[in-house]
Amino acid sequence: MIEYYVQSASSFAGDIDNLFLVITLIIGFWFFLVFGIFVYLMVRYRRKDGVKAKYITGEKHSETKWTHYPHYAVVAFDVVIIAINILVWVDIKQTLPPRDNLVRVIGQQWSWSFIHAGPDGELDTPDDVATVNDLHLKVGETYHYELQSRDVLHNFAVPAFRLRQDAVPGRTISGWFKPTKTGTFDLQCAEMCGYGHGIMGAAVTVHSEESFNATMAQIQKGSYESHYQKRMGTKTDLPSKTSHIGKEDSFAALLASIF
Ligand SMILES: [Cu+2]
Repeated sequence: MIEYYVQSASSFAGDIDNLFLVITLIIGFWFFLVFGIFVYLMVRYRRKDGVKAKYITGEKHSETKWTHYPHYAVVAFDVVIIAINILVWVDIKQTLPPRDNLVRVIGQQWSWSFIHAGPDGELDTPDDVATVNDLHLKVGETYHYELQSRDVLHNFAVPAFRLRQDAVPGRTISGWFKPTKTGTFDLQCAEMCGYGHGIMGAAVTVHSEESFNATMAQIQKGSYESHYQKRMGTKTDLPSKTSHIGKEDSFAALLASIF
């Protein structure tokens, strides 16, 4: 149902969607049951001529059970929801499956930098490829990410991957995802991080092997114009090509100068 609104493009997106479905069904069941009974009782015991209202203290067991039994049932369903949650949580957040590729994601006010590990699969080596607001991934590969923040709390959120992770200054947070569909997806900071928070978006492009290699080569040659920049270019006058991030010509400095 959710993929009707937001594409489902990672290996664990289905698990998250199922979780939403289970919670919606359980809550929906109680919602309709409770409001059904509520409306029924309102109609059944509405004011009638010649019938006096009864004074009920609500202290007898025959009366309190109407509060207690539904309460126990709700607690039991809560336990079911928490149990299913834990299963999905352990799979996505506590387990780190073996990696095929590695990327460093850095949030700052108000842009995202990405360091792609390059062919050697290791970061901080000469073949790394750095981009701004433009993440490139290979379809079907399990990625580990190292998430960092340069200043305040940010949140690395890719709705199509059903992925969300806070970036905390001073910490490197590891996690994983596996893109399963090619295409360009939105990434949006999901933690209020200052007045530029709303424009702290980026494009996540999931490529086939050939398209990925061609794009990486273009980026390294400096001839690549990103999807994100093409889309935003007319509004904010961004640089025409993605470049390595320098101190004075950083994307954040450019954005700050626009405000
Ligand atoms: Cu933000």
